[in-house]
Amino acid sequence: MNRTFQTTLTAALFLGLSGAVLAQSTPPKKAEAAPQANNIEQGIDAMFKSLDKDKNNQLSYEEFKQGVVAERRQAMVLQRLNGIFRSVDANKNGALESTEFNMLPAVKQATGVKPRFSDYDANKDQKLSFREYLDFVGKMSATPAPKK
Ligand SMILES: [Ca+2]
Ligand SMILES: [Ca+2]
Repeated sequence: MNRTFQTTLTAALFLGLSGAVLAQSTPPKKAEAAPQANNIEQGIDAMFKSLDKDKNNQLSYEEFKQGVVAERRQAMVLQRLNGIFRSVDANKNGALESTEFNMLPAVKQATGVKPRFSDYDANKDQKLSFREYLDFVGKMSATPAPKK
């Protein structure tokens, strides 16, 4: 009861943390509806399930700790990516144009076929938002470049 409440609260703080990191780096979209309380609860349920490795509907200290570590790591990765994104965003408009995209370390160091800007500009506005950039990073790391 009390413990469940605390867990829920902590989970909510986690969600807030990832949300804050993302919100910091992506401009709000006007078309998107405000998050509903339901969504938040679903998010917490999903998070609890993912942390509850042995599926006994309780979070042990170990499970909790692993969750915190994973969350911190994710936040650090996001911050690092945000730093790269900002450093490459030469005209500081919060998005990457194709010339800026070509300055990304991952693009410059790509061996063989260069990643194409248009493949990652999901909404075809000739700019990569931070979110589109994250998709790009996700795809790049899903197919590891051959090491030399
Ligand atoms: Ca830019
Ligand atoms: Ca775009």
